Amino acid sequence: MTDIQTIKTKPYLDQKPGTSGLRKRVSVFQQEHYLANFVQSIFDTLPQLSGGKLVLGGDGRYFNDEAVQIILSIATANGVAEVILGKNAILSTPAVSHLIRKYDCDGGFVLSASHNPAGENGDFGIKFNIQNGGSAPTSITDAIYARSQIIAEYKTTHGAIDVSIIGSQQLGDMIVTVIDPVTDFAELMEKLFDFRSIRNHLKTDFTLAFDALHAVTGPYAEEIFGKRLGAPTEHLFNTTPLPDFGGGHPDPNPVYAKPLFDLMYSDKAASLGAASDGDGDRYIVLGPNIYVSPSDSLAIIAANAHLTPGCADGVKGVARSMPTSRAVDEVAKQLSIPSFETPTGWKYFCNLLDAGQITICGEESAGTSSDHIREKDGIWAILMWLNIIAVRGETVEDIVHSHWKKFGRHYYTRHDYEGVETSRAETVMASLRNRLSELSGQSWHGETVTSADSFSYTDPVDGSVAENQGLRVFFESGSRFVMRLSGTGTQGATLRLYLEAYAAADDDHTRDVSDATAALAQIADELTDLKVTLHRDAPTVIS
Ligand code: VG1
Ligand code: CO
Repeated sequence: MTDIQTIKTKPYLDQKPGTSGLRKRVSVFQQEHYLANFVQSIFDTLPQLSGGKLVLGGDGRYFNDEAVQIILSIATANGVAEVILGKNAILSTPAVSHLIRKYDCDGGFVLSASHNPAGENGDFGIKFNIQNGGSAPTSITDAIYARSQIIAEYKTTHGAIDVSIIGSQQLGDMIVTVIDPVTDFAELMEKLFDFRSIRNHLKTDFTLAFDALHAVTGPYAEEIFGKRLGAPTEHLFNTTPLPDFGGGHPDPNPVYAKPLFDLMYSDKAASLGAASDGDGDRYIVLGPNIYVSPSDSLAIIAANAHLTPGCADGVKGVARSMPTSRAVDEVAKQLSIPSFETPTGWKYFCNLLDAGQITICGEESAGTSSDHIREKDGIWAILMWLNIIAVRGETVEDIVHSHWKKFGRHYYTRHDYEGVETSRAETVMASLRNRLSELSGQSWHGETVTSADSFSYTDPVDGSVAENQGLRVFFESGSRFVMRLSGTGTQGATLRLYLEAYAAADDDHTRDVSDATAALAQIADELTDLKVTLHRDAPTVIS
């Protein structure tokens, strides 16, 4: 019998999950009972987890090890029957999603703050995924948050699990099965992609360079790209997950993955360069001297997925988050399949995936995936590129350019103003929101507004409504800009400005992205007095 203790506690009032789970500074999570409160709030909200089976793992960041033991003890005390745990508490976000589905689990915990910096002074995060393998929807996270506001006690037990030994152990009445974090996921990838073709292609002069940025995808890359596909390991960089991610910031963009960009823009460039984020759900791809915008990558994957075994039956429908460029919509039009526009955050795709309405979906922030799981999947997307290239036998540049010739080019860039004062970011948002209704018909810098609104989404499957999901301004030329506040940061606010200009199939595709979007940036600044209000001369990151 499990020896259950009931611990008195007081609510913390800041446990509201954001775009993707609860993310806070490590020091916040280290406060007495902080993590325990949140985890108990989940069990209180979902009593059906008692007697159930859960998956647990994280991206290896600081506090992961401690958090795993806290969660295991609370799970035992709340009657969970079994937990599947990644060895050394490691599991990528897509691997958690896959394991929940494969082993018919009732849910799982992902311990990650994704791309946010790690280490003692960095961030930690926790996300609960439900039975379908996807992030809990807002209806559930709202209930968890409400519970966390009034929680008075939690249940736990003594004891610990040795996370480094593969096999089953007992914690009270609960079985903890420690598994290799990579094997099941690698097997799934072998089913979805033609590993033989990719392996053969990697034996030609085609080369892959991959940077795991010292985060969770290292072991996955070594097994899948290295062992199973034969990519030389000297081109797989930073593959040991470190608690502080090597002091880096594992967001695969030109600023935080600079060494990979430098390599790919040098005469030593690989044929395909790729990197992943902290928890392995996002990615970027580059060819020599060319960076594939994630929105383009989504569109190119949608247009070519039928070349891979996992999507051999074709693509039923596609979805993109609202700020993602409309490149994938053009593909959907030509394929005569539906395309959906959802709010930012992967959870909004899950109903469409479950209902079989879409096969491929993605976000401008470099998350793309298919109906094989219910999370975005960086390794999957890189394998998708490898498989498409192996079949088409073309370079990254040729594939991108021929795509633009067929579908037109959506010049796209995102300007992030990170860590600005929250009240200033809110002032900028309010100044645009207040003017939305008067913008139509007005012109600046050769661009005339056709419409402007605050994006609101009604889920076509369950009818749930998400309001205030970002401000959109559309122009006659087909251009657009979007402004929204990030829901993943932990310090002040991050304001994101998304700029998109369209050049039709027979237009000029050779412009510099910053030139093509300069007028839009200018208009956004003039309309909101953005730089002055934020006290910033320039964005922190341009991707
Ligand atoms: C960001 C991205 C969003 C992504 C989210 C979680 O959210 O913009 O597209 O789904 O991160 O990704 P926000 O609210 O900061 O814009 V991850 O890889 O950090 O779990
Ligand atoms: Co991530």
